[in-house]
Amino acid sequence: MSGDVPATVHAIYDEVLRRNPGETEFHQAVREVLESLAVVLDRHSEYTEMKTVERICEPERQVIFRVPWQDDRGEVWINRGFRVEFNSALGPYKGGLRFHPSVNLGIVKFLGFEQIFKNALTGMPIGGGKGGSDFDPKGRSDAEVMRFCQSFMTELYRHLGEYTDVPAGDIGVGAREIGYLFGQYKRITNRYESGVLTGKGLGWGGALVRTEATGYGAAFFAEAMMDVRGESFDGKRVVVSGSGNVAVYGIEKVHQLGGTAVACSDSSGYVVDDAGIDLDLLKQVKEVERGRISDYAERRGSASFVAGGSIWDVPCDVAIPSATQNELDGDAAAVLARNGCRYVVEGANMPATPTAVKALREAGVAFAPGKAANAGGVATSALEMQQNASRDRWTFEHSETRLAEIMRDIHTRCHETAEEYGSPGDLVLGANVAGFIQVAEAVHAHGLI
Ligand code: NDP
Ligand code: 2IT
Repeated sequence: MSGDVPATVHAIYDEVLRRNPGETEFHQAVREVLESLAVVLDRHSEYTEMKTVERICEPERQVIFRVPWQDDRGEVWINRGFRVEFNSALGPYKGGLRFHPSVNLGIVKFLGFEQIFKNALTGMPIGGGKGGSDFDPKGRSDAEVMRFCQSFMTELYRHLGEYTDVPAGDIGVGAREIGYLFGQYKRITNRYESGVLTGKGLGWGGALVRTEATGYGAAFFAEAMMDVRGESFDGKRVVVSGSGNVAVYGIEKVHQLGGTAVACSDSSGYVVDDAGIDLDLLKQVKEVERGRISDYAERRGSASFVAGGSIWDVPCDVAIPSATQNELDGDAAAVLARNGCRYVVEGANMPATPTAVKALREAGVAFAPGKAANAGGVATSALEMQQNASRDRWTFEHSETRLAEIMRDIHTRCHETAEEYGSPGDLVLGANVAGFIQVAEAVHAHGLI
């Protein structure tokens, strides 16, 4: 069943499969980490004796709840809400909420599991968690989104707290939703507890750079990878999938660093714009009008829209998949490599399939896993918590400098750990091993819990 998983972790993986049937994305995320950990278990027998890996694979708490709400016509809808509090060894559970019709327990668990190691890599005091709902905000009015968020928080609030569990945004959850969620939390608890959610509005406890952080951070990470190879973004063609929060600010920073983003997408198709994506227009279409990427092509002479299809067919030097899990498969990876792509940097969580990662490695394409490359978002959430706790407010420049330092540090740590464990250049192994050891040490210090 577990195929070529190394023998040392074989039994652990089989047990994860047995205990979590049908949760394919969770299996995929666990397997990828376990494949990196065999070398660690060889050096640390205490992790085997104390079943440290097994404990980390089991969430500390999983909450599933009903979310009833009424649409503008009075029709009643029942959605399902989730919060998986995966690991609190390093700090309060921290991780986003995703509102998307595809959300199920397996997806929330894969995201929560990844979040544990990502948060460790940031060096900030945050544990790992994730949540969300199968609610689809697309096409819903503000009033409907508000009613949904209020119902969702009416159940979730009892599990949250600035020292307990601190959600933020993810797919389908941005500043609007965080506002409604915060309002309902405040109303129920009668506490203005700023640090209970991150990604808040700038006028009421939010932090500068949080909006930009994930995309900017991914671009900084890519720059660090290029630096090691004596290269830079200068003159590079970049393809960024998605056109949401991560994609838009990834493109912005790519442009500032000297690259040109020539394509982006949404779930209906992709646009190619050889003149370079016009960011003002993209923000107008996606952020202000909440429109579709095809609207961008209609208003931009140099752009064309391709319905459906694969954005990875567009030749580029750098690919930054920033939409969703498993959006870049083995065939797409082969096409990218054949077209001369040299860097693939995950802006999204687990966008490249295992087959894609293998194909990229074999083709000599430098690859960065999401848990390292997209950690800038949650790292800046931790900076927001820090500002809330001290009732302080930092400038954009100061916060961006912190973010850039954090991303460089994560890259250095992954790079050096990969060398130390005998796999130079393998940032997947570097990220998994560095993140795991940090969590495992804290788990040990806290005793058998
Ligand atoms: P948004 O909701 O802002 O944007 C998501 C984008 O991805 C949209 O363009 C959306 O298109 C597209 N997309 C979503 N689901 C699918 C799908 N099933 N198939 C095709 N396209 C899809 O989300 P974010 O930008 O915040 O998140 C993008 C990725 O980055 C996710 O993997 C998320 O987990 C990850 N991430 C986000 C962080 C953050 O701070 N926001 C931090 C770290 C990682 P459409 O509108 O058509 O659905
Ligand atoms: O996947 C992620 O890291 C996020 N969605 C951000 C989490 C956070 O708490 O800022």
